[in-house]
Amino acid sequence: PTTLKTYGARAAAHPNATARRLLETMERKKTNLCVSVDVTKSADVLEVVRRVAPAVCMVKTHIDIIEDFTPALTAELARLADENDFVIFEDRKFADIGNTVSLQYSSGVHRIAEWSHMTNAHPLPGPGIITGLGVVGKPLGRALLLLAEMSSAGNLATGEYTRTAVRMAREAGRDWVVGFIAMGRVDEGGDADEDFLVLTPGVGLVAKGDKLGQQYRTPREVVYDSGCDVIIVGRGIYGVQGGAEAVLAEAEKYRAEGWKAYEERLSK
Ligand code: BMP
Repeated sequence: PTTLKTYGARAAAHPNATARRLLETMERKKTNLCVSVDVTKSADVLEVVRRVAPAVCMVKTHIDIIEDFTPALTAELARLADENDFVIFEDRKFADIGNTVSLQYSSGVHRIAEWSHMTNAHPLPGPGIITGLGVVGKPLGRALLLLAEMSSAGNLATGEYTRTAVRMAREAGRDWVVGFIAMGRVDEGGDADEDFLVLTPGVGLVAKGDKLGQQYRTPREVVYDSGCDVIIVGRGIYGVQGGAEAVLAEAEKYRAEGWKAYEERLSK
C-alpha cells in the first residue's frame, strides 16, 4: 500500500508534475508539514512564510482573506517557494459549475492559477467542476485535490459522499486530481500502482478544538494511525506566543513529530 512507500519512491512514479515536486521536496527536506498562513495582511503572511520556510514542504493560503492584496504578494510567495523549496496550495474550495470555477480559477483579482501550484474543490457539483478547473490548470502543470472529508464537527462529507469523491478522482485521472483533503486513507482498495496524496487539516499538539467546530488530532494520529501524507497546521504554529523565533521553533516541532510518525509508519 501507499502508506509503506517512501515519499521519494512515490515521487519517481507520479504522473503529475506538481505532485512530483511536492513528494521530492518532502523527501529532500524531511518534512510532511504544510503551514496554513491564515493571517489577513500581506506583510504578516510573508513574515510567517519566511520564518517557517525551512520546516515546510508546502504553504497553504486563503488569498481572499488578505485586506491589502496586490499581485506583488503572490509574486513574492512564488519567488519564496522557488528559493526555499516548497509548494503553494491555495485552499480555495471551489464549489460551482465547471464554467464558473474555470473563471474563478483563472481570473478576478487573484488569478489563482498563475501562482498556486495546487488548489482544491468540493466534489458537490459533480465531475464538471474537475473538468472546468482542468481546462485552466492542466496546461500549467497544476494539481487538484478533492475534499473527500472535513475536520469540522457535523460536516456532511461522510459515507457515500466520501466514496463518490474518491470515484470521481479515479475517473478524472491522477495526472490532474492528485489526492484528497481527508482525515484518513479514503483511497483504500485502489489499484496497486495508484497513488493519491492525503492532506489533512485539523492538526494540533495542544488544543483539542476551537469554539467553531474545528477538531484537532496530533501529527502521530494523523500520519501513523490514519496513514495521511501531509499534516496541515495553522493556528498551532502562526498563533504561538513569543514572536517570530517561536513560530519557527513551533513549526520545527510539528515537522519533527510528523516526520517521526512517517518513518515509523514505513516499518509498520
Ligand atoms: P487551524 O490549524 O488554524 O485550525 O487551520 C486549519 C486550516 O485548514 C484552515 O485554513 C481551514 O480553512 C483548513 N481546513 C480545515 O480546517 N478543515 C477542513 O476540513 C478543510 C480545510 O481546508
